Amino acid sequence: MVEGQIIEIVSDLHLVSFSGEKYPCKCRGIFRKKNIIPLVGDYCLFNPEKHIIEKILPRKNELHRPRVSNIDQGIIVTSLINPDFSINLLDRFLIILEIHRIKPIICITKTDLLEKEELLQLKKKISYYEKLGYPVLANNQIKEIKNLLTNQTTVFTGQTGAGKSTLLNKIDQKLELKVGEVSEALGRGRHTTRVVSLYETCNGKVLDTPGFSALDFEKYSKEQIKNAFIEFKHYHCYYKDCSHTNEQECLVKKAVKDKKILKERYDNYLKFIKR
Ligand SMILES: Nc1nc2c(ncn2[C@@H]2O[C@H](COP(=O)(O)OP(=O)(O)OP(=O)(O)O)[C@@H](O)[C@H]2O)c(=O)[nH]1
Ligand SMILES: [Mg+2]
Ligand SMILES: [Zn+2]
Repeated sequence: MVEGQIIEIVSDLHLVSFSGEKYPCKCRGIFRKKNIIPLVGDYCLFNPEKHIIEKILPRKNELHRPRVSNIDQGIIVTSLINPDFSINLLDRFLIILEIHRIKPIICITKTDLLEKEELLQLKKKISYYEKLGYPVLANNQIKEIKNLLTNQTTVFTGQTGAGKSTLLNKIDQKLELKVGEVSEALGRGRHTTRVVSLYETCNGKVLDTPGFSALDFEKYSKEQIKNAFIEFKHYHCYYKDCSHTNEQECLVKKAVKDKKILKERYDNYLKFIKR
């Protein structure tokens, strides 16, 4: 038995990478009985002759949407138009990565499709995230993005049609990933990427994932969500466990009023904790 990594899953076929080769494998029957569901990114013990995965090794972390494991950082591919920029969606991606302790990086796309004025306005909004400490890059800063990938496992996530696969192709032409059409009446992509795939490039690993346009928070606690809004930590409210909602002397609410915290982001917080 040898140790490999699952790099793609299509129904019950698990593509395992080991020593530069790829092995399509099935799982032992016991997996189903024990409800063990392998993820792309999982390290496993497998039999390369029989093409059977015997054991999934413990995970460093896992994400549910996209379903991946053992991730160091996430590039949130965020288009400014077509599909339109959504601060709600950006915050959803950020909060989920924060909760799972995956380092977020924001990469904006389609800046070329905007008028100067519109671009400036959106950039101003996004600069708030830069001030919080998140790296913000555009998809033409390939050299900078490549540098971030070294020695890291990076999941590319973001709305369908945002340009995840396009960006990965720019990073490494050899990937030859399929990309969607631009000229669509709705201005939305059509889920061009269908499955999660892990690739080795730039001395690191990258995962291309299918985009989606909805993400929910049902399984996260209000506490988890609150802690994932990293700027709230700078405010020490009267109540140590202040929820920053109905409390009278809440410093977070005051910071929103004083425009130190972006109002739209605080409003997203209220939406995300609503049950
Ligand atoms: N003008 C412009 N078009 C872009 C840019 N980035 C991506 N596109 C186009 O947007 C369309 C969708 O890109 P994809 O790379 O397939 O998007 P995706 O995020 O991988 O989408 P899914 O696989 O469906 O999740 C393609 O037609 C790209 O050519 C950009 O910066 N500018
Ligand atoms: Mg894609
Ligand atoms: Zn408070």
